[in-house]
Amino acid sequence: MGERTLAIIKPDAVKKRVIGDIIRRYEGAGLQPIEMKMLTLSKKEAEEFYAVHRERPFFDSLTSFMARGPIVVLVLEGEEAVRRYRDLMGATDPAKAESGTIRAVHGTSIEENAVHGSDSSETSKFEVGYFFPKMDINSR
Ligand code: IDP
Ligand code: MG
Repeated sequence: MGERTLAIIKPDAVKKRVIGDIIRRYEGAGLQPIEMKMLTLSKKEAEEFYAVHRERPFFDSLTSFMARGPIVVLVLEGEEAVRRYRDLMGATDPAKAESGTIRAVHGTSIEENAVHGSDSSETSKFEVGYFFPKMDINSR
C-alpha cells in the first residue's frame, strides 16, 4: 500500500523517446505504477491542471508546452511516494538538479524539465482525481 503521487512524463521527454527509461527509474525506486495512460492535453486542460500557477509569468508558456504533444500520466504508489518521487525527479531547473536525478539526466530547461510530480499529499489528491476521476480514493 503506501502513499500515492501523480507523475507526468512531459511532451519533451516523450519526444526524446525516454518514456521507457523514466518508467524504469520509477520501478527501480520502488514507486509502483498503479494507473497509467497516454494522452494530449488541450490548452484549456493544461490551464486547469496548472491553475495554481495562473499568476506566474511563465503560465502561458508552460501550458502551451504541456499541450504541445502527447504525455504519459501515471499514479505511483509506495512508502512516502510524494517525497521520494520529488527526490528522484530533482530540482525544477535541470541545471540545478542533483546528478543522477531524472531532470538532471533528461531535462532541457527550467520549463522543459521532462517530468511532473505532486508537491504534497494534498496536491496529489487533486492531481490524481483530475486525471483518474473514477479511481477508488481509498484502495484498489
Ligand atoms: P515543480 O514542477 O518542480 O513542482 P513548479 O514551481 O510547480 O515546479 O512549476 C511547475 C512547472 O512550471 C515546472 O515543472 C516547469 O515546467 C515550469 N516552470 C517553473 N518555473 C519556471 C520558470 O521560471 N520558467 C519557465 N517555466 C517554469
Ligand atoms: Mg509543482
